[in-house]
Amino acid sequence: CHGCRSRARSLSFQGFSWSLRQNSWWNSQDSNDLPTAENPRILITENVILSDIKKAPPEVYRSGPFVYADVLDYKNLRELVVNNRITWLVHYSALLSAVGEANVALARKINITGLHNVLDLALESCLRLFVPSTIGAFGPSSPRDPAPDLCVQRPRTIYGVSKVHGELMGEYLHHRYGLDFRCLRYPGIISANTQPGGGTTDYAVQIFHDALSTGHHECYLRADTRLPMMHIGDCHRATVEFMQAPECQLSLRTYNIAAMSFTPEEVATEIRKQLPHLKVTYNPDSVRQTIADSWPVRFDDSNAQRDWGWKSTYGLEELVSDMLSSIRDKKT
Ligand code: AKB
Repeated sequence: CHGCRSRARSLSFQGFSWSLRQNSWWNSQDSNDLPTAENPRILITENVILSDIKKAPPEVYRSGPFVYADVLDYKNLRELVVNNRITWLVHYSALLSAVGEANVALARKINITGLHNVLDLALESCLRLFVPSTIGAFGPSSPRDPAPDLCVQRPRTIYGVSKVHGELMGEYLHHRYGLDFRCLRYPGIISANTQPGGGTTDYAVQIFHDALSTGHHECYLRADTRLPMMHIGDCHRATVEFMQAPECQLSLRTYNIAAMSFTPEEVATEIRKQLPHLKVTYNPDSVRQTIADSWPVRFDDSNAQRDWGWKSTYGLEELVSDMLSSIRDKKT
């Protein structure tokens, strides 16, 4: 039927995958064991590529089961949850801030319709649900230094609007129906293993690759643009610790988490301690600079520290030395 074919094509354009994590870090049990509170079975939605369906790199398959699904296909998601006895769902699929502004209709579909599917499924199957939010959930009228957990949130990007919507929907379903919804507002996340993916904080990943390849980075933000950032190791640990925290410890369902804040010039100065010839030129682009100027420069994460013991371990110095050595290792 023509209708079905065109639907399949439009879904395949979304190109999202789900991975069922059963490696030792996420989940150490044998696949035949029944899930327990200590050994949840976790389904993670990830955004692999925006323009097509692609196989994941081999290391992804080596780390645990990896299956294809689309966050817009409810029946398919339900099948995955039922067939794999999933108990926790970690929902990462989303279009980020800059790419969302370039394709608002797609961002609305993935970030809002996709999220509704996941919320419905979590409620129906009694899943513990994690949905990340972001510094992008704040806007020009929010307090910026620092931004507290509870304050005015009037973001001016579709990404931010969809994230505030996610925070509020999840909290509503928690209060009304008891959904175990958990949400952390992430800073810009910096990883040597993930390529920049259409965000406003992407420069803080790209600068390391450029420093080690050409020695020149052209930055699309002004030199003094300060944003909250976090090393991927801290981000993973925060997420696991938060997901494992007993419900009675959580006074909120959406928490800020912080590690450090820096500007492009500050990270460049730190990189130059190892690579003194790094040259950075500044050519601010109006979309990303406007977005960055509306975001917090610092996060207040005192509630996360008090309620479930959050503490970051990477500062700017540790982040830079880990990024440079990890990227060097991957090249050799
Ligand atoms: C982005 O820049 O859009 C993301 C984020 C801060 O949420 N990295």
